[in-house]
Amino acid sequence: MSLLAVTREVSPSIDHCELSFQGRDPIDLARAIAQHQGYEHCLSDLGARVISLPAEPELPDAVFVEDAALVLDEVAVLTNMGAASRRPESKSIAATLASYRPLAFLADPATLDGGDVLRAERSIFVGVSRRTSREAIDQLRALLRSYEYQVTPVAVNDCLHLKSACSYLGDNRILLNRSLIDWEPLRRFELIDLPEEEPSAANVLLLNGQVIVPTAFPRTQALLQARGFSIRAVDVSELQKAEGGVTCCSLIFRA
Ligand code: CIR
Repeated sequence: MSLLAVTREVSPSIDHCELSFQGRDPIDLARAIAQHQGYEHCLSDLGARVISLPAEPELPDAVFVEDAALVLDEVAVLTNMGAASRRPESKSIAATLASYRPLAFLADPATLDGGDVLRAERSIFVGVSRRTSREAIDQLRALLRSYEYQVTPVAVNDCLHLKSACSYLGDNRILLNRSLIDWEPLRRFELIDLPEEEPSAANVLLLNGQVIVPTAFPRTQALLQARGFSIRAVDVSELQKAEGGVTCCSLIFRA
C-alpha cells in the first residue's frame, strides 16, 4: 500500500506556540528544525512519500498539521481548529489535500483538532476536549453518514487531545494512560497501559508495521518491544516543548 505523509517545516515563530498544559520553555529553533527533518526521514524510511510544505512564518503551530484535517479513504474533513490562532493553517492544508480527496468542512460553532481523533479501522473516537466540541462530533457524524464509520465521543479530562492519552497500535490494541480520559468507550480493545514513569508517552505513531516513539520514553519503547512491536525512536524534544508529539507532525493517508 502506498502512503503519503503531508508535513510542514517548523515555523520560525514556534516559540510563540499555543500552550495549555505545559509552561513555556524556550525552543531551540535550529534543533527543532533538525529534529523535524529526522522525523520526516523516519517517515520516508518507513515507506511514506513525504510532501513537505513550506514553513508558515506567521503561524507558530503550523508544523502540527494533524490538527487541521482528518483524511479518510473517502473524504478529507477540514476541522475548524479549537484555537482561533491556528485556523489560518487550514488554507494551505485544504489546497494540498484537494489533489487527493474530495473536501468537507466542519463549521462554527463546531471546533475540532485532529489530535482528538483516534481511528481504529471503521471506528472513529473523538475526544471532547478544550479544543473539540460536541457539535463537532454531530457534524462529523453527519458528514460521514454515507461511509459506514462509527463515530464515538470520549471525554478528555487532563490532557490536550485524545491522542495525548492513547494511540491505536493495530490488531485491536491501544496504548493508553487511563487516568487522562474516560476510557470506557475503548473497553473492547486490548488496552496496553503505559509505564507509570512515563505518563505522557501515549502519543506514538504506527506506520507500516513499526511504531515511532519519542526517544524521551525508553520504558515505553521497552514495553512495546517486549510485546513484539518494532520500534523506531525519534528525538522530538524541542517539538514536545510546544506540546507536540509524533502523530501531530503529519497527515498520513493512502495514495
Ligand atoms: C497547540 O497547542 O495547538 C500546539 N502547541 C500543539 C498541538 C499538538 N497537536 C497534536 O498533538 N495533535
